[in-house]
Amino acid sequence: MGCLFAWALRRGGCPTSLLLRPGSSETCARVGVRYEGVSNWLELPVSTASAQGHISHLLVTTKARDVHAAVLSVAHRLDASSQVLLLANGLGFDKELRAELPAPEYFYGTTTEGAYRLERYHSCHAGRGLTRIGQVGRAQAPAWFDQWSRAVDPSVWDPAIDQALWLKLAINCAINPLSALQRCHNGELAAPQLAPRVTALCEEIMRVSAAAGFAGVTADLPGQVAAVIHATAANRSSMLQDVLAGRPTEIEYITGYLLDVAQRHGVAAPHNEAVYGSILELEH
Ligand code: KPL
Repeated sequence: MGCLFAWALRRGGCPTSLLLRPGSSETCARVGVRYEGVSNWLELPVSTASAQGHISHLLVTTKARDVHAAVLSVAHRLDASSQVLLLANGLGFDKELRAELPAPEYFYGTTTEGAYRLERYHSCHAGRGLTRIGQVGRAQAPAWFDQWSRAVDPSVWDPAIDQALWLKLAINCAINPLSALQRCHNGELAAPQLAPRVTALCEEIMRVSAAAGFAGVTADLPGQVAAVIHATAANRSSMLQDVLAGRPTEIEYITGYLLDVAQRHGVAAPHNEAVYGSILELEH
C-alpha cells in the first residue's frame, strides 16, 4: 500500500521519497504499479530513517505494531510543523507514540483501495476504493489535503474519521480472526457452518460499540460485514496472510483493542475473547 500511495503522490506532482529501514544503501528506487495488466514506473528518491533533513509530511503504512517504531525512527526529523498521516489497520497503535512524540500533528486514514505486492517496489493495484482521512474534531481539511486528494483519487476528508476507523475495526474483528483460524477465504465465512459464528461476533461487537458511543456506526454491522465478505469473497484476510507467512498478526490492535474497550465498559464478549485467545495460541 505504501508503494501505491508513494507512486500516486509522485505522479500527482508531490515531491515524494521512500523511507527505508536503516542499513539500506539505495539512493533511488524504480517504483511500479500494475493496473489492469499494465505496469507504470516512476523513479523515487530513497532516504533512510537515520538520514538528516526535516520531514514536512510523513505517510506511515506499516503494520499496526510497527507504527510506533517507524515514527520514532525519524523523530529527529520531525517537529511541530510536521504532519504525520497514519494509515494502519486496527486502533491503539498511536497511544504511546503520541505521548512520547507529541510535537507533530497526527492524522488518520483508512482505505478500501486494493493492492498487493508483486515484488519489491512493484505492486498490483487490484481494486479501486475510497481513502478517508481525518483528524478527530477537525471539520476543515488541512492545506496539504488538496494536493493529496488530486493525487490519491478518490479521497475524502472525513470529519468523523473516528467513526470510519471504528467501523473498519468492527468489520475486521468480525472477519479477520475467524478467517485466519479457519484458514479460509473471506467468502467461506458466509457458509452455513461459519455464518452463525460471524453473527455471534457481530452481536458482541455491536454491544461494545454501543457502550463506546458508536451504536449508530454499527447499527447494521451484520449487513456491513456480509457486504464485505461478499465483495472480498476470493481474498484472504490480512490476518490469514500473516498466519500463513508465519508473521505476528495485528490481533492486539483489532480484537485486542475491542476487548480492552469491552472490559472498560463492563461488556461481556466471550466469542471475541475466544478467537483472540486462539490467535494468540497460533502465534506462540
Ligand atoms: O480489511 C480487511 C483485511 O483483510 O484486513 C478485510 C476487509 C477483512 C478484507 O479482507
